Amino acid sequence: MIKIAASMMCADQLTLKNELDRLAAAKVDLLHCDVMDGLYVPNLAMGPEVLGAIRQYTIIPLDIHLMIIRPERYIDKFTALRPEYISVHADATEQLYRVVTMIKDKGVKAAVALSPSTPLPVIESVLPELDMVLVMTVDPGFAGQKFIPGALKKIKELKQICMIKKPDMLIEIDGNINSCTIPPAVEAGANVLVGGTASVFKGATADYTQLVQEMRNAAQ
Ligand code: S6P
Ligand code: MG
Repeated sequence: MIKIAASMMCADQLTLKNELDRLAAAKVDLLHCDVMDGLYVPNLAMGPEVLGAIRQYTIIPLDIHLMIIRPERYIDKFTALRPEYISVHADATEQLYRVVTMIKDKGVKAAVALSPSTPLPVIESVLPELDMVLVMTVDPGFAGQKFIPGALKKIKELKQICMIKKPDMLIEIDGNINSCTIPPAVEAGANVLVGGTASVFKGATADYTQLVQEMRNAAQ
């Protein structure tokens, strides 16, 4: 089962209510919310206040992607929003197991994100605790970048490990996900697809229902 997650950083920030209505009509499965601290990545984005406002307005589940150093400092703030998933980057903390446990103890599904240069073995010991792994297909920090083809090999290897250790693991991909990059990524094992400027958010007049359907079609 494929899930489509719309990347809210790419939505029109001045008309978020309208954007949320259009995404609900397009039946996206998740709202992917990028949180950036200006340290882990060279950019700033979406803090808990705006995520709280989004959470109040919509019933679409949140998928919070924390691109912040030492995410353990802020897990309470983000679990309080009752999202479906929280992702933390493996190389952003020295206490990955503890952070994952903090998320799960609050009843939220836990994911670990891997930047393109983060090797797969770093998550092997926490794998049984995870609900999802987020494989970055661009270096995190910005929308509108090029897909890094090496990510496909990582998805494939992860899928093979999960088939043995955790068959129901979700594998999310994020970064230039579109009709060209979706087929090989889904074939490799991805099943949660983040739609940003390359697929869902193609300008103010874009037809989100059609664009989301194009993503689903590409995944078949
Ligand atoms: C990037 C961030 C992503 C972007 C998304 C943009 O660091 O984690 O979630 O918002 O990848 O999509 P696109 O299609 O512009 O690459
Ligand atoms: Mg993201």
